[in-house]
Amino acid sequence: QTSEQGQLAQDFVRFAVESGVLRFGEFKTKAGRLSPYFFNAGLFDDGRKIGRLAEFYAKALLASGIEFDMVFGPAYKGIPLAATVAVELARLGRNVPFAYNRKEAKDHGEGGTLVGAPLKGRVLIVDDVMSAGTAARESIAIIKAAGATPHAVAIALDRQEKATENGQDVDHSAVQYVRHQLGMQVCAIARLADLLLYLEHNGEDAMRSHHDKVLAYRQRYGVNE
Ligand code: OMP
Repeated sequence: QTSEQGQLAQDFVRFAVESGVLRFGEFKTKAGRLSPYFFNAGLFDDGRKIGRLAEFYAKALLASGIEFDMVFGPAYKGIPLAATVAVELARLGRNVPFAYNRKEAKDHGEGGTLVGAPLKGRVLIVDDVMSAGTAARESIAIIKAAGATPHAVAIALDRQEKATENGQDVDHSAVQYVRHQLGMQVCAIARLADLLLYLEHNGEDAMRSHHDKVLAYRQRYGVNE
């Protein structure tokens, strides 16, 4: 991570906390873990917030140097992400096609489950959070079935925690799996490590106590990297 990427990550964590998207308390994750923090991207819920979110994705992507030919947003939450990130990329001089899927197949009209530009070339999947990687696997299957290449994934937050396989914790995270086993590139605007850094340097007492809980969570479920 360059210092520019580190600064972008810190700015993003601040923005997510101030928007109420990143919250502290007790939350149950999809994998059934009791987490002291939760990132709910659905709460980027007005024009300015989702616009800023898209700006963070686009900047992180351009800084990462990852190459891609088009953007894919998995239903449902990836749809506004792919659309707004495509708008922002175009604003920054990088106009690319985008597409998304429906969850239900349509049997009339245009038919099929894909909407938007035809899937082809190196596809970038834009999603919110990667924990166990279930959502990413579904997108990869859709892209391959269309004859295109699942090339990269952009996410807002990498929780950097152990993935689960058949209900058991394994030693790698979903992001590490996608990188090393699937050979795809991954761009995360921020990671758990950036959140810890933010909580450590924020100065407020409340943030210190969140820091200790998030650190304990990382000690239990986190991966080394
Ligand atoms: P995987 O599909 O297993 O990688 O989990 C990603 C999903 O976890 C997200 O799409 C959310 O439904 C959910 N999630 C969050 O949105 N934010 C979090 O901080 C944690 C989770 C989670 O349940 O792990």
